Amino acid sequence: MTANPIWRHDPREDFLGQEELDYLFDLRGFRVLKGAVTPDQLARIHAWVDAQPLTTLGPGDWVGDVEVHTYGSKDGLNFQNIIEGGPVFEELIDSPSWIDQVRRYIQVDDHALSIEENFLNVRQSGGFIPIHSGGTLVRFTSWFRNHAGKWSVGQINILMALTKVGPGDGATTVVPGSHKSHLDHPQRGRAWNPSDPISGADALAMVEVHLDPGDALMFTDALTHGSAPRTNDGERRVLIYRYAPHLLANRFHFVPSPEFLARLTAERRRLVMPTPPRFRPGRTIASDEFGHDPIGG
Ligand SMILES: O=C(O)CCC(=O)C(=O)O
Ligand SMILES: [Fe+2]
Repeated sequence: MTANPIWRHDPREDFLGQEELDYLFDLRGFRVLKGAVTPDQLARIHAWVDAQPLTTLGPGDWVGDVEVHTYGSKDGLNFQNIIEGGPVFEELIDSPSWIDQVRRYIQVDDHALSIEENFLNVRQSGGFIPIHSGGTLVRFTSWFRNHAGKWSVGQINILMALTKVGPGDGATTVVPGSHKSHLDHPQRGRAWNPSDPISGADALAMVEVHLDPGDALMFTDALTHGSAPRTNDGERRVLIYRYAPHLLANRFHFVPSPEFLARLTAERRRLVMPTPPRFRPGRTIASDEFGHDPIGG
């Protein structure tokens, strides 16, 4: 079991006004959104996961338009492009639990917002994601500014707990305020060593964010974060939707299926595909036309 301090959500924060919420988000780089996913939505999400043959699925498999993937041997199974998994995943694209806050922090003037990556992660005992990110990284997803009274944030992640995340469950760990750090986290450089990856457990200045099912952690991707290894039996299930200004490319460039696009409201369609591809009249593309893997995939 990890000895990380535990981030205790202060229930008084559920009743704060925007000025106070802005202050906390700027200061810490994250906020906990209590009860962001409803019990009914949770039930429908678990029904989808429970219907999958989890023990036999692996990277390279597809469930309809959802791709099975992993970021490494330990972080578990990811269902990428989960927004094509059914109505509940569609509903969450612009959930009132966070969309206005996400727009507030990312959107500058008329820059449209888009979903940059979305996946459902299932992690079992032993699994974790090593330490990554931090204010020292020069990359657009780490951009975090408030300039002349306007917010400009390069990426906001909404990590929804689908199962309870408490002691031993493999909680997400964060270094509060590290999105503004001028120094690298001392363990980050070694964290992705394949033979000795460094988890968020016992890492310097990291706190474990414990969540009840349905709670969401809203955080800037600039924050130094990772997760503690899961030591309990069973699974940790989380759903992660990342938002960014539409000029930042969709991480894996999933091309929405026509059925999916046809079902979406205009608002959701803009979030999923803010800029439709343009072709000369009559041109079509074959799925094997582009033969290279995505950067960072
Ligand atoms: O798996 C976790 O707890 C952290 C996930 C993560 O690194 C992210 O959402 O950017
Ligand atoms: Fe991350």
